Amino acid sequence: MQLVTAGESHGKALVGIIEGLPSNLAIDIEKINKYLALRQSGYGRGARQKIECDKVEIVSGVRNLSTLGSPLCFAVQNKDYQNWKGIMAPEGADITQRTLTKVRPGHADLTGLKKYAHTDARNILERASARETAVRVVAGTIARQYLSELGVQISGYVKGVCGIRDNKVYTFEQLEDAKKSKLFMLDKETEDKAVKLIDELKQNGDTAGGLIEIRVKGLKSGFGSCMSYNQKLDAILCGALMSVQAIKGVEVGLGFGCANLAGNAVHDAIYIKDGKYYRNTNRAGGIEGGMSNGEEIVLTCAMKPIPTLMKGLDTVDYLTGEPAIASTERSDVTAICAAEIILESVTAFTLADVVSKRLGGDNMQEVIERYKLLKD
Ligand code: EPS
Repeated sequence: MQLVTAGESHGKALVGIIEGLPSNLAIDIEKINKYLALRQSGYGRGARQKIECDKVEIVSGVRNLSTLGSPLCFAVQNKDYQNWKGIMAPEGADITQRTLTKVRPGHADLTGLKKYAHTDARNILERASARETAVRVVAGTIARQYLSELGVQISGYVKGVCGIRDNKVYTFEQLEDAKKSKLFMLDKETEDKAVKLIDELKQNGDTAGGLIEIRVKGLKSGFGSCMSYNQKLDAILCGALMSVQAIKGVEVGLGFGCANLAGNAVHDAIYIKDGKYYRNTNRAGGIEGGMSNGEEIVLTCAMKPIPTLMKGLDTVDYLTGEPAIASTERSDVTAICAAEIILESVTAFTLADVVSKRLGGDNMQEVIERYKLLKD
């Protein structure tokens, strides 16, 4: 399964093409739009989200809400394009408007300008923008449907915002409540503190990142490989999650914590009852030897603060070479809730790809039958 994304943040539309979906997979457009709306929600977002109301338009690969087995092409329109047409249109655009040369530390601006030989960072930031992730949410929600036919579910929550952290442990079922709260957090007291901090940061023209936990329930053992380094499930998942804008680190299970503990406090003892293997702990986060081990997969992701600060940092003007204050664009204070939805979606798409590589199957019936034959 492969996804190609295209589209500029203020261009006409965002577009995706998924190749490799089996036929006869039910497509739930309402569900896709629900996740697109969730991606736009959450405390700390900026004015852009008041303009956009993301909805998917399927162009090909689906007939009467069922996949055909052909490439699935879809679009999400940018409503803001109406305000940017004169600047962003593929032809006849006035490229002297809304230029950005006071490059923002932490953004793609400076390196992108050098690499692509442009003089206006507009040509870089439009594509580097996290707006692209709307496409990944659409693809991820379709992948979620594929996985749910096999009994695999994905969920998550925001564990921390800018150092304010919830250290409680939750069951998979409890995670569902997160989406009902302002910051997709589960502990009200921690969330209230985080909301207060976001308000303070906004006052100071600053931004925040945070911590997100993603969990996968119901995936049988043996996905990934201990035989080939490039098929290790942890490597594949971490690489995919790190491709999400602003994600700077991913831990599997205990993650960095493993480095500070002795072996008996890190590895999960194995028991057997009625011929069924089980563990009482899941410090490995559901992956051992590069393969799923049948336990929940637990991934904790670190998001950096958004690099567009309303009180810009010191920088250099790319055109003049003079010291400057970084450009300030309209910006979110935090997009941590958006990131939570995006990371769930990217996990879904990545796992669907791993599953389809192992099982093959041209139609959904074949995929389900083959999955049933696997050991737990
Ligand atoms: C983004 C800047 C902001 C964000 C945007 C990502 O957009 P604008 O410059 O239009 O205000 O809101 O995110 C989205 C539009 C989105 O839908 O997530 C950036 O520079 O990365």
